[in-house]
Amino acid sequence: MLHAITLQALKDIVGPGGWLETTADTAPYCHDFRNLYAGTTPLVLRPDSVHGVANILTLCTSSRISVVPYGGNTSYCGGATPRAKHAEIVLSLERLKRIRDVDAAGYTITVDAGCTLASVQAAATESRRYFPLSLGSEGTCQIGGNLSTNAGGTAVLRYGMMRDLVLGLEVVLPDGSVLNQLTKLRKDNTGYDCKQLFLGAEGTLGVITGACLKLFPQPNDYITALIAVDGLAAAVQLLETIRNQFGDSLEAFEYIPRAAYELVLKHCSQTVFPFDHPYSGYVLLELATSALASEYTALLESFLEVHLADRTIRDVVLARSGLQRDNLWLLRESIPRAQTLEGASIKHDISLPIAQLGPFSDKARSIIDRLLPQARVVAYGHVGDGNLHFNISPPVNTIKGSTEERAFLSRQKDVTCELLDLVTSFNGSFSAEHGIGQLKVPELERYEDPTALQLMRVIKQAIDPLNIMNPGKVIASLPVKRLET
Ligand code: 2HG
Ligand code: ZN
Repeated sequence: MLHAITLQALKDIVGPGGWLETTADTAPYCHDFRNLYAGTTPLVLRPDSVHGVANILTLCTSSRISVVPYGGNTSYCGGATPRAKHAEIVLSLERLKRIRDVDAAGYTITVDAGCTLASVQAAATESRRYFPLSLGSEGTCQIGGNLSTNAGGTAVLRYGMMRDLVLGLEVVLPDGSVLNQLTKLRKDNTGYDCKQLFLGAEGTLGVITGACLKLFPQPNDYITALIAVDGLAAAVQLLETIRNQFGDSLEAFEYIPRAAYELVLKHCSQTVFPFDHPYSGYVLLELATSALASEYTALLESFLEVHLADRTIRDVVLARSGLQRDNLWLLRESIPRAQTLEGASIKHDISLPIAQLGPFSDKARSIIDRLLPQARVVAYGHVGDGNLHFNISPPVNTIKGSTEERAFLSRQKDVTCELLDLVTSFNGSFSAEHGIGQLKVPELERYEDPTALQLMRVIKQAIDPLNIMNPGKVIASLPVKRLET
């Protein structure tokens, strides 16, 4: 329970319109995107200035109140959901949504953390520049959340993850002090790179309130193709040959297995399907060109002809208009929704060295066949980055909420454990782009290098000694033991 005087002091900081407290008003802030967690909060605060955020954290530190930073609520791991019965304040960044500055000549954009990703992309486009982070949830996810989870998406192959797109950060620390490193500089070798600590920290070390991000020249045009292949190994082979030929213009390389294609076909009626009959798998690839698109299209067409002839690819469609391009992307972006509409699923967001994707997949499939006979492996995603969403749906025709579905879900722990052990044996990661949140805390403890884990605890202890910042997320257990010297 929080003291009424403290609650009132927090409300006074944000003023009228800056807080919510009835159960009905706070409910949307207490559930995560996947409905895995149902939390509670005595108060949602919506400050409209950095100063407001700083005053809130100062008061929370002196009163030992826990704070859950909250962005667009699109985390897959419950990273922004308060825990039940812990009296944690939710601090929403939704009113901090100013585009502070676009420096077209310097190729930078400086924004508030509450800006949606789509609004940052649009502001860059208005200045004839390009901000490349691209995600299915870009209309709702916020830059602060993208930074705090080091988001990935579909253009990582060429531009890297969110971490690679940051020049400077502004962060409010738990004691209310402000780290002001909103630099536009591309060269700045001045000791430890403090901003890196907050990227991927999921609000456990402070609240990111602003960022200066890199912009790029706008591509002149896109060439988008959906290519039918004989499966994941064939897709990996295609990736190598296409990269050899087209180098850095390859911006996206997404794999869609037949099982995912069929789920979209079943559940998403607005999607257009370009092929008449099914193939084992498909690659959605996109080249972004600064040269004339027609030259690149001709090059890609002759490349594809050669590979159709030698049967390393099976079929292909090229988007001939913006609408056709959007339709191909809709097919890919609809997979998560289609899988949810199908019913329960067991998700794994894994990455591996690209050459290991095929061999891993074969071994992983035999684990699933053994533990969950008849279950459907829906392993799709950002193959160009070695990142697979290795998701599993129950056998065809399993009824939602049925005993069979519950039996399927009851194997989740065993399946995930064997699968992630396998990922580790292939030198892969159990969390490629979705972060840790509260969902993957046990996995972090199981798979992270012990020295790295210990360092994380030391850092957490040093910056947030009272453990008020998003407790229970990422780093769950404090205090730390001393690092061995
Ligand atoms: C995607 O790539 C997202 O579509 C979601 O990262 C993945 O639902 C998933 O497992
Ligand atoms: Zn993804």
